[in-house]
Amino acid sequence: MMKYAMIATWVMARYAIEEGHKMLQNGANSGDAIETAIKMVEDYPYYKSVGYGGLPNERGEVELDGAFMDGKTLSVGAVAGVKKVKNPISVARMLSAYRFNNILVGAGAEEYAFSHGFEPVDMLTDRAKQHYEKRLKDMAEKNLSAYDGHDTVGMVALDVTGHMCAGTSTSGLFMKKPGRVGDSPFIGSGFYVDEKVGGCVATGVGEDIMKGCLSYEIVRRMKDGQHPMQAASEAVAAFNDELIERRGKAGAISVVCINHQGEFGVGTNIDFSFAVGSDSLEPTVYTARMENGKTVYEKASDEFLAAYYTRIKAPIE
Ligand code: SD4
Repeated sequence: MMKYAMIATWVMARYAIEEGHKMLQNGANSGDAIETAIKMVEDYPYYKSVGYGGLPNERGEVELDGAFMDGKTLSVGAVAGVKKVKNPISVARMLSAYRFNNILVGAGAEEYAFSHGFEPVDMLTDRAKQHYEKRLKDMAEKNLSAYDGHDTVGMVALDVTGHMCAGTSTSGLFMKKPGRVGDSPFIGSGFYVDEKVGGCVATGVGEDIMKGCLSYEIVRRMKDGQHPMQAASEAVAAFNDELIERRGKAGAISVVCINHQGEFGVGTNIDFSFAVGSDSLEPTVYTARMENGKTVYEKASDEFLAAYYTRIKAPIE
């Protein structure tokens, strides 16, 4: 049997990975699986860090970043700081087909999208607005950090022909400055895939992930012969230490990767979750964390999953 596999950051990707897995099982190509699966996450209003329902910047505007990479041709497309674009992943994928002008930001990216079949959509949901207002209040009262609560969806897929693709989509950090861009639309930082080797995507504090070009670093380690698990776990641990040594602290950093054999890996310095499926693994959600400098993971419990779905729909108080 031919190998196929797909992995994604965070439990929010669970159903999208189930769908992508089914597509790959039926012979779909990895680019279609990535786009379909990421769109599912973008479109679901209760995921507050991606697409529709994503949390806004400090001015109360939803600004989105997304990227697509083809591991065969190394083509990349990306958009950053776009408003009113429902599916950044689809615009990014479209841009990846060109020879030039692959990465567009702000007004130029929107102009491109709206003249290529994408309808402008107001991306701020009532719920996201409530979160925003609550955060303003909490920040005033409790001296809380503006920037926590952020989960990029990133995915890597391998199809039965050996073709690999990767994609990311995010509303970035909650309460970010207008125009702020993190790692997600940047090749090598938020994502990288070379189907001769494997692919990796990242989530966490973009400002820190970018300092280590972590997705590229992990693909490079796989190219040197490391198993994806070793590559991801060691790269995150090493860079976490490096940041602490040089800067006194390290932000949240998590990565997931698969190699061209469909073997997967995860690296994190926080409590993280991810979803993965392959020809030999039914789609499964795992939780991961760093223990003694190594990333360990286990199957997510039913309680964990139930608590997650309760939390994302809980009233905002
Ligand atoms: C960013 N990496 O914009 C994204 C945010 C994120 O988990 O992934 N949060 O920096």
